[in-house]
Amino acid sequence: MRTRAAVAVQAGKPLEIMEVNLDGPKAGEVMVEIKATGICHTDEFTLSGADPEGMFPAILGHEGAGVVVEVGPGVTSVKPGDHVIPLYTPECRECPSCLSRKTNLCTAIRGTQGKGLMPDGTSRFSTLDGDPILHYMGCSTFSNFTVLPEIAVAKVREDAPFDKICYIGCGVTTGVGAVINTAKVEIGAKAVVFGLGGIGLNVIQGLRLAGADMIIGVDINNDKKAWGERFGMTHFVNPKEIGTDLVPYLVNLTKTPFDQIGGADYSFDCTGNVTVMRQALECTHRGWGQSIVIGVAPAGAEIQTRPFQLVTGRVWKGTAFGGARGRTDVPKIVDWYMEGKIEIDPMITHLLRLEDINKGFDLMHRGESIRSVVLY
Ligand code: NAD
Ligand code: AHE
Ligand code: ZN
Repeated sequence: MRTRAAVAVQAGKPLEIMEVNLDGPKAGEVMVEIKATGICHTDEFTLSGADPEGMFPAILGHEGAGVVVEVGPGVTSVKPGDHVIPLYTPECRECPSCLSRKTNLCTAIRGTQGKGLMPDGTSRFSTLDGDPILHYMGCSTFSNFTVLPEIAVAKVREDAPFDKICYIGCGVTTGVGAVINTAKVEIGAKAVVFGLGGIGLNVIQGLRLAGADMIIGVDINNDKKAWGERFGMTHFVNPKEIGTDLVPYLVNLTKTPFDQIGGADYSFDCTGNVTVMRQALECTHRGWGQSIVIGVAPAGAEIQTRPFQLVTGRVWKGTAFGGARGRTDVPKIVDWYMEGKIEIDPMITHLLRLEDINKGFDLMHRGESIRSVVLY
């Protein structure tokens, strides 16, 4: 069949809207009509050329929601008409990683997914001239129709609105999950969140849900102060305006009459900047502070700290997709949204047509959006 898609033809170039060919689902695969997709900073990261795994031409997008329209042979867990959220972190429930119960990072199809291919090593997308176009993160939600492995879709309730729950496909689950699954934040904790964008604000609402007492937001854009407060931030720090070094400033902020050591119980990097990642580790509490790396850093970037920071009990951790097991956890997060436990609507600041998708990247570059969502 033919479908409309925004194609990343080359790194650093705007996406091009075009008709492309899409082959039907093979064994173990499903075709999904994407109804809505968010634009995540990671799409921008790959389009910019900073992603070591970035390959072109490709159809980007990994934060979608839609309806199953066709299933290939052997598919049993979903059927046409089911509402689904594509999963860039699949859940096969059979691989050593899934069976370990120690990680959400299913490894069943990671090799081919990272090469922009389906598990059989081929692409379902091609140009109208027949040249292959690569998949992206196993999702390619910047296409109106896409094909995914069965293990890479989460079946969700049918009364949930696509234009909101698409955000659960990455940003919401990543932010809230980093707090609940990765850090396992406890009631009364003190936390620092670096970068109050589409991910950081979800970390903040996750901290509020977990019962954190002190939620410090750090951002170089003052417009983010009101955004953070909207979701539970208690203090805002703009590093450019404090006139002193950020780490001791944050440590001081967390001191109490009973604890003059100071430091956050938890910190979260939601910027992808390796200098910020170091600050995030070093502002945590001696003896027990945990810093969670969420941001994705460009090719060649490396993190640094004195090993003494770890010797004295600070822990550096990372998280992908908030530690969530997609087919199991994503339907529950959709329920949390529908029950009013978590907010999504105010974070969706812009609705766009596919033709205007590049405007979503412009808004992100200018720091004017939290999430732009494309409606098909
Ligand atoms: P975003 O562009 O919406 O937000 C980034 C925020 O960081 C902005 O508010 C910006 O002003 C702020 N910022 C930039 N430099 C800063 C600095 N030096 N100090 C403080 N704040 C600074 O991006 P997003 O969609 O929220 O994504 C954030 C990061 O998370 C990206 O690197 C993205 O690739 C990554 N990400 C990771 C996962 C994962 O599973 N690990 C999932 C989604 C996104
Ligand atoms: N390809 C990059 C890394 C990109 C990355 O870390 N992706 C995250 C999800 S970001 C979603 O917005 C992820 O899930 N990582 C685990 C994985 O297996 O990709 C690189 O640096 O090579
Ligand atoms: Zn993302």
